[in-house]
Amino acid sequence: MHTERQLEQGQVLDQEQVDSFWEHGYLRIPDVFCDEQLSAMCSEMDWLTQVWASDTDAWTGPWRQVYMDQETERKSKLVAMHDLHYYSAIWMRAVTHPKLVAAMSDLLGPTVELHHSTMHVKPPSNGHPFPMHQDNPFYAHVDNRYVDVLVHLDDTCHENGEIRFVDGSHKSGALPHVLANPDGTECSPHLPTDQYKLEDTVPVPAKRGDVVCFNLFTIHGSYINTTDEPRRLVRIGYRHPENLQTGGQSVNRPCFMVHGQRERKPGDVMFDTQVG
Ligand SMILES: O=C(O)CCC(=O)C(=O)O
Repeated sequence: MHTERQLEQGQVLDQEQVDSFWEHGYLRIPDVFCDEQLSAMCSEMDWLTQVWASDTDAWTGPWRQVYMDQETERKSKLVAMHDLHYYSAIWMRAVTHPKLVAAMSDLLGPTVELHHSTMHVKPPSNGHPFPMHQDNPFYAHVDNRYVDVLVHLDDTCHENGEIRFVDGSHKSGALPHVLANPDGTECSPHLPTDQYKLEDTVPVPAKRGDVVCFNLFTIHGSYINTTDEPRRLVRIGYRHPENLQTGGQSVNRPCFMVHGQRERKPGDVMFDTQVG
C-alpha cells in the first residue's frame, strides 16, 4: 500500500522497473486496480459497449489477408471506442487513478498529461488480431516521452491474444508504416508483414487488474482471440506535456494534467475556451 505522499511524488515503481521499461520498451505492472474498482469498470464497459461503442471499426489493410484466412477475415471483429472518460465517471476515475498516474510520473517525470483512452474488445472466437505497428502513426509526437498503458479487464494468454512486443524496438524511433491499400485507399497504419512478424515478438500475458505499459515507438501486435470469452482491454495514453503532437488522434485537443503542474514558458498563453 502506498501513502498519499508517495503517490504525489510518484514512487510506485522501483528503479529496476523504470530501467527495464526504458531498456525493453515495455513493462507489466501487477495489481494496479483492485477487485472493487474492476467490477465497476467492467459493468461500465458493458454499458459503453452496448450504448456507445462500434463493432464496425476493425483495422483495415492488406495485412488482414496475411494474418487470417478468407472465412476468418470475413467474420473477424473489434469492438472499439475512444475516450471512455468522456462518457463515464467511473472511467474518468480509472484514467486518473492515483497509483497509475504515480507510476506514469516514475516513467515520464513529475508532470504528466492524459492524452486519450481507447477501448479494444476482441469478441469471442473472432476478435481480430493486431498487425505489427508502432502507435506513433496514430498520434504522432516529436519525442519518446509518451507511454501507452493497457488496462487489463480480463486475464490474457496466447489463446485470447495477449499483447506482444519486439524487445527494445522503441530505440529505433519512428518507423515508416504502410498507410495505403494496393488500390491507393487509406488503411490502418501497420509495418510491412514480410519484415515484421508476430512470431518474433515477446508475449506479455497479464492478469485482470494489471497494466502493461509500452513506449510510443515500441513495435507490438497480438493474435486473434480464439476463446469463448471476450478479451477486454482499455489503452490509456499519457505523455510529458512538452512532448508536442504533430498529427493524428485528438491532435490540438487540450489535455488534462493528471500529475504535477503545467510549466509556463515565455510566450505561453492560456487555453482557448472557444471550441471549433
Ligand atoms: O489490443 C491489442 O491486442 C493490441 C492493442 C494495440 O495494438 C494498441 O493499443 O496499439
